[in-house]
Amino acid sequence: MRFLSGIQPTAKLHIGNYLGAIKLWIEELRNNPDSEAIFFVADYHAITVPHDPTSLKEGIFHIVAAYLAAGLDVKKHTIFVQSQNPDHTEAAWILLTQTPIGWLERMTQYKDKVKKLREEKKSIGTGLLCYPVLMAADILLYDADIVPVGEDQVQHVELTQEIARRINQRYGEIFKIPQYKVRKVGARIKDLADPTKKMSKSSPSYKGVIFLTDDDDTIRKKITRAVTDSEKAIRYDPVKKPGISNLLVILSLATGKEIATLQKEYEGASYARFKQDVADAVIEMIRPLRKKINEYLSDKTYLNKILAEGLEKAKELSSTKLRLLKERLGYPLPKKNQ
Ligand code: AQP
Repeated sequence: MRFLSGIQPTAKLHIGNYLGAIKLWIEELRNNPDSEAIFFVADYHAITVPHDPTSLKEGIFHIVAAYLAAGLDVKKHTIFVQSQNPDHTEAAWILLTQTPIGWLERMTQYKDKVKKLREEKKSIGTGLLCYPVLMAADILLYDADIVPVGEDQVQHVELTQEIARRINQRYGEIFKIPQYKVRKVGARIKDLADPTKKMSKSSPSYKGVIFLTDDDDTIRKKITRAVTDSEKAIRYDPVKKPGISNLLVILSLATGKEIATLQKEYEGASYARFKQDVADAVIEMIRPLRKKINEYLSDKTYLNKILAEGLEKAKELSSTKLRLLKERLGYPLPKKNQ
């Protein structure tokens, strides 16, 4: 079984990316010891919104360091940077020609990001509309079985399935149909300052976003100031009590305790005490990660070596699939490749 997923280096990673994605990947690999994984840095996705060229490289290394710090075994699994493998963009062009524009216009992330850019009076690049097709190429080139993601990416994996089915129908069996894997609880960690919204790297304010690089005091401050409600009951009810429910989910994932157990444990407890315990648990979870991320970041030679090895392994798979796709579409392949 092959797992595949990626993260875009739009900013530093937050606990939503960690709990909803990276931690899930590592758990899935532990539960499926015979499986292999390909985790990449989706850096071509990062330029679909305005970006800062001076921090892109550092953002890429930060993600690689986070994958390693979370426990990804590079002897067994593959890490690479998307922009270093041109098979992705080449395949994406072909897939774009096979994708009706209406399928892309109905993507929720596209609509949300367009709305935000319009509000900020920024221009909207065509890449924003087309990037789910690049994501389809990212997945389909590797015959991925499972794509572990947070809830916001499920629609894009479903689109990938639709594109794959359409192409298989038109040109014969080429692509494996991938399945997504999301957490039952914790697939959408909410912003602490506005628990009706997803915690996001590109949030307008970082008051409610806990980054993996935040120090202990900053984490405690953000959790202490998390928006809750006036009911004074620690109960999981995402509709009526989004703030408390979000903190319960975070505490549950950080400690491994069931939400039901936590509810019993905190019966009658004050929000202040509950928040202190959530802060302690998050600090305990992030401290070793942050230390390891910084250690890996201080050894770029090692990171570059891993990326070069990963790229070679990735390229072997993607070039075979791209070649099949081009053959089926009727393209002559250059002689030396035949
Ligand atoms: N709040 C979240 N809760 C759970 N999972 C989340 N993910 C993102 N936010 C949450 C999951 O993290 C993975 C990597 O996401 P991405 O960087 O590729 O893009 P994204 O989904 O758009 O994440 P962000 O943080 O919101 O970034 P920006 O602000 O740049 O768009 C994915 O599996 C995602 O589901």
